[in-house]
Amino acid sequence: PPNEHVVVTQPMRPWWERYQPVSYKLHSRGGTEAEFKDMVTRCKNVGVRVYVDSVVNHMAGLGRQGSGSGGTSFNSDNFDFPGVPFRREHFNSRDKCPSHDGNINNYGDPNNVRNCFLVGLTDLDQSQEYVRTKIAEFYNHCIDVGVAGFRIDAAKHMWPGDIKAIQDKTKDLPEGGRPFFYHEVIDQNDGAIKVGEYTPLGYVTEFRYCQKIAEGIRNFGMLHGVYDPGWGMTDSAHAFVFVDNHDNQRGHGGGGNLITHKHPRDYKMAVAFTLAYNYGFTRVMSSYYFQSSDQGPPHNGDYSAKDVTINADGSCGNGWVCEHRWNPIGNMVAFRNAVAGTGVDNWRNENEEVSFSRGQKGFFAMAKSGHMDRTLHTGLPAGEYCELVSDCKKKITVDGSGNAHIVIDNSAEPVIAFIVGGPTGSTGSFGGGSSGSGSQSVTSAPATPVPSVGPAPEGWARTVIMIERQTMPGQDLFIRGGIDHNHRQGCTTQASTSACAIPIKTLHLGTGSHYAQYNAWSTGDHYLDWYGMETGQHSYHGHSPSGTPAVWTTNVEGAAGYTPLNTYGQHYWLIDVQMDCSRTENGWFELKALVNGQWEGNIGGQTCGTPPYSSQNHWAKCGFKNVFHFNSGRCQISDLS
Ligand code: LAG
Ligand code: CA
Repeated sequence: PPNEHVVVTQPMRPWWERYQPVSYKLHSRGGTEAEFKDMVTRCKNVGVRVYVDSVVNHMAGLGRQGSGSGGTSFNSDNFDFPGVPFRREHFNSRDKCPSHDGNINNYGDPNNVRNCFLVGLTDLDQSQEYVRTKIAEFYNHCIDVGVAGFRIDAAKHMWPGDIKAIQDKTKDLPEGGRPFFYHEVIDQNDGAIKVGEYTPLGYVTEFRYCQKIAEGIRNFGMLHGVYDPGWGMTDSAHAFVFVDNHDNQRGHGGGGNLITHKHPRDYKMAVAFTLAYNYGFTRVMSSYYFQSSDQGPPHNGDYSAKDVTINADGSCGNGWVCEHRWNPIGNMVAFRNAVAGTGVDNWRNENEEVSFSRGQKGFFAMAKSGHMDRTLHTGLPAGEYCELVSDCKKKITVDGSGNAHIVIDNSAEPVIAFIVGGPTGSTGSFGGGSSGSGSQSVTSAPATPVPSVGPAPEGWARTVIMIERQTMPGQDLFIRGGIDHNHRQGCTTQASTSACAIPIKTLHLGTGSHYAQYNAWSTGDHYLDWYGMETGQHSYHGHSPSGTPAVWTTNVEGAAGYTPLNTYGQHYWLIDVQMDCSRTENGWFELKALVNGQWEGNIGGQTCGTPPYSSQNHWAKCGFKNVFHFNSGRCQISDLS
């Protein structure tokens, strides 16, 4: 929301302070009116339209008073908001609310849901002409600034007739046409209020889709039913659909068992499918990393939001996730636009694979295993097409009968898509699907670098390292690591004094014979370092350790060495420790494995993310799960939650 809101200091500056309006001045924690206008104008100039998240059901919560984000005074307990101005008589009076304490507590009763206070937020009476006018003036001011539409927050808590009256007072856009309106109505078949009451007013949020797509990604067999009208889901012409939103990705507003950026592979499949499929009007989420559900955006010392910086590999810095830049998400927007208005044909859904065409305009395929190699009917004109998700690094040829050899081989982003009239690859410009020879050929594409974890924590944090190395009974794997001696001053050849060593505390993994030597060798191992056995580090039956020990794991449930961290296969050697991230280099540290005293070979520059300097070792991130392969640059860094 761009308008003035309360400034909450307990907890310190949570994201949700923006949902407690103080006035309709465009002065929020995001910036001043001039800054907002500048952003909207720059976006509009490059064809990006902005719609505003408008909070007009209520003003600030009871018990709050003082100055808002724009310096305007207010007092909620007196219902006094001089910045609008709103006074006591503009709020719903106690007698209109049937709840015993004035708060919403009965979703079976529309009077309770719409005339009582939502979590103690002072509830405006939109049946009054004056209140409608003030809200419409706010909307019209936004339109003057260049805004193209509105999300109506908490629409469920307002009467549809009142919303209609406000929309009717809102002017047309300067370029012509009505502003875009969509209504936030959480309808999960669990109350008296149905999204259908709002469809005459515009799009309605379809929260049931969040559940359906999560279910469909867990079990591809369910994907045919993501739009389930029998379950009450809105028709495609009115459904506003999304995989997650700012509330439910952190357990607020109808949160639950959803897919978010915290599971990047699933998330990419979920959003790519949503954009490829023909249901609803789609919204793509873009987030910041967070540890707790109240946490506001990445901020500077004065709590102003940090800039979104762009790393060399195209990912975002400063704690911003930027899901919209991930290839299977950002690149699929072109697909959605290209196939608009077409139906779904050539639907195939077996063995956790799904593929379909959209009219004669586009073809999409996705394989949960990460691999697929099949000739399929695409229904598209013959020609050579650029594969969109790989940025055209992969080409697909459709023959004269509309068939193509489809290969999926990028396991982190197991999605392919191509469109008629898409990019041609040679120039990066858009052109017609060039006429091809009709042969079936596919060249493979490397994984696109899409680091999808946040910044490392500041102090001690659980850190997991897994290294895949097929071993024989009797072989052991150790790691050594830390910071490069050429990079940091004060490094010695003694773990306890070297500035290049990183303090660790081994986490207990288990007892029994499988863990006996691991438990012995990790006793007295206080650092990840380059120097081998530490003074005081234990031996096992006379065998001394040659670094920090790892333990053999498998993904076979019930077998010795099984751990739920291993979702991959046999021979993933595991290190699970608390690590002092403050001793790393901006969260990053190097490591290499030794098997029976033999170092693995140099790793050729391939990394996950953007480490601080280049190295011939693996780069891992403190506070995360880091998965590597012996003698290989392949890696995966993911959240531990
Ligand atoms: C919405 N849709 O209907 C927003 O999507 C959602 O993010 C808003 O709640 C809600 N309606 C009101 O605009 C958010 C947080 C709440 C927060 C509220 C007001 O999810 O947790 O409530 O914004 O800032 C907070 C406290 C409550 C307190 C209330 C009033 O968490 O405990 O009662 O403020 O002081
Ligand atoms: Ca209300």
